Amino acid sequence: MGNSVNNSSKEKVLVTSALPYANGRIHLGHLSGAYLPADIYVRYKRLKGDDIIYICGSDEHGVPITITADNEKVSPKVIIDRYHELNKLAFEKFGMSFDIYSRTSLPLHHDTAQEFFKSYFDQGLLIEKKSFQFYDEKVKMFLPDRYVEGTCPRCGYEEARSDECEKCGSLYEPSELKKPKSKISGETPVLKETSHWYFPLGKYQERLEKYINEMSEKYGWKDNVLQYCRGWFKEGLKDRAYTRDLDWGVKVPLDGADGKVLYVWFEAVLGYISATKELSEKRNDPDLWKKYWQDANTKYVAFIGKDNIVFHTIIFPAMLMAWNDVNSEKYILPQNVPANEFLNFEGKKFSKSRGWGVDVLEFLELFSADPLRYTLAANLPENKDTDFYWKEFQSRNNGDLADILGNFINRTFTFVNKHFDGKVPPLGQLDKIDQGMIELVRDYPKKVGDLIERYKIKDAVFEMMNLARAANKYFNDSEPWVNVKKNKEKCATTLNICLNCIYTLAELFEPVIPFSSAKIFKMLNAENGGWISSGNFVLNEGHVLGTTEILFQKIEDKLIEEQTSKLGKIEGEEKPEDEEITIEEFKKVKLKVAVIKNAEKVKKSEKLLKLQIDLGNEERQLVAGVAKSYEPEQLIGKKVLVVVNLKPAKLFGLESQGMILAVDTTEEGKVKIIEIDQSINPGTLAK
Ligand code: B3M
Ligand code: ZN
Repeated sequence: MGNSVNNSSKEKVLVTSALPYANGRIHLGHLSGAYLPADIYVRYKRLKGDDIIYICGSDEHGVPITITADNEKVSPKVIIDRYHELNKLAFEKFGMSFDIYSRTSLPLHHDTAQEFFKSYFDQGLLIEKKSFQFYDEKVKMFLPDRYVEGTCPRCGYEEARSDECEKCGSLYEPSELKKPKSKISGETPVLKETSHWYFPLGKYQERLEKYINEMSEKYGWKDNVLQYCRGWFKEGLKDRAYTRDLDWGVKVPLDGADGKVLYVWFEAVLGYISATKELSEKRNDPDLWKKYWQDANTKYVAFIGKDNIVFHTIIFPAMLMAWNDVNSEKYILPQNVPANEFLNFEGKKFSKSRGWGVDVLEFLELFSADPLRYTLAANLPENKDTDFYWKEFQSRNNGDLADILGNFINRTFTFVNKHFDGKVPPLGQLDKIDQGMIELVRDYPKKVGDLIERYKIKDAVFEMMNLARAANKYFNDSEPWVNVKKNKEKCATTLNICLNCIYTLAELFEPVIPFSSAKIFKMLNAENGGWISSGNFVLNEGHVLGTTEILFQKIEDKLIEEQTSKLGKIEGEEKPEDEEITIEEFKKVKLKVAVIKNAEKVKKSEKLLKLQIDLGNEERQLVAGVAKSYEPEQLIGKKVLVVVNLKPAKLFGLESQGMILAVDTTEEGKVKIIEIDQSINPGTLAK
């Protein structure tokens, strides 16, 4: 029957969002994946009066953190302290309403993770296996997954990790990886024997399949999530190493296990539980965490991005099953895992090293949180990858928020202040248009709520703005500016309906733009009465309104242009080290000497020149970005270096069959072509 929605009774709900690695600043992509949708869901459920807690925190183990620490020559602790604080602040500024933002370096978490491991060990579940792991002889250490890169044994992806392929999602043994390379030394690592404990995931396959089928049928799991799960089941679940040879992490709680820690994923998911324990401590309610985690009536929803699906739908549930098999205090399993796809940035993947994308703190220095929340929410990657575009951000802010929502609120308040002394006018005789509007306002909370209950957040946000659209139309059609002179009672009715509609809009929009919603309530001089009261007309005749404020500032083109022009440029300290390439890779680039025979301007382009070059045995046409640096005639006769095996490209409709080498100058946008001595013949190979 799919998406069952229970709107009447109160639900007990536990919500988690993936614990971000305390290894870097969170960016907009993270927000769209696992955080904003969860926050909207949680805020809505709170307004509805459901009993809900929202858990998150930093994931502070794992190899990426040790890599960053190594690179910076500091301890991992320095890294996690830095990014835990930065990300916590970013979330706060963005308006995330976690009940707790914990961290997995806390002793409470280490104890919890070790307790689970011991339970498995004691029930004889874990299998000790000797295996061959990659070992870097140059730096004398076992290489954790992420220190090794190679070709995926399943799909051939060349940048696959040692035991997991990002591209096709396969999990495999490190020994299966083709063409492995150590990321530390660049050498080919050797496989050396070590001993680890394995979690027998396969043992749970049947139960996991049953669990996922049941849950998805009852609660409508998303297709993308189910497809992923089915893929893994089809391949068959295999034993997974539960431990790693590393110093940083949760120690394996067994004698003789020095130098071994729990694999980060096997403990990070338990971070949700330990974070809830920390919340219990903070609230002085020691059993609080059990009231959620160990009560079969709790609905547990885990919000994540698509790269974390296997850990939340397979590994974590299997771990909980394994615990529940032998312990009297039983944990609940996720009822739904509404994983999102990815948000890209202006058509490409976010990449800090390439200066592509913005992090949250950076963004919130320039713009306020609500327009960002609204833009991301209106474009969530719920079913497919989506993109953040600066231009879209501007038009969502200026168009939707300022011109539609803001304008409706503003014109209503201005009118009421001017003609009704800042008080709610009486509701008189209703005509058809009034009745239609009243019904619309009454129906909206249910409409929007049902969508949010089914994790269709993007659609819910679209509907919210539709009510504001309808409200503007109602205002226009009712012509209060005409009636104020002709029929004041009619005019009063219109404004009464508009003000009550604003109340409903403030409530509906609270989960998405909480800061603005609070302002609107202040303007209305009213309290947010929760989702139930929404759609009922709560503002009565004579109610005195508060002071009017401007809700949304328009964003000028200049500000947006400043941002787009920064794209792809890397600033100062964040500059990454140059990526190393091999001599073979370099040799792939064929460079030859050419002489420029002709040069002319490209119509409508300030930057490009069209060049004819002679390579000794052939002539070619190139389109080069040198018009700001040279007049066409200056170039003729110059001998230059050209990349001759570059894939042809079309620029302004002209084919460019290669690229001339040039260097940057200190002047913005200007380059200097690398000139070759006139004694060298065209066609000569450079090496
Ligand atoms: N830290 C991976 C990530 O940030 C990981 C999530 C843990 S959730 C328990 O994508
Ligand atoms: Zn693959």
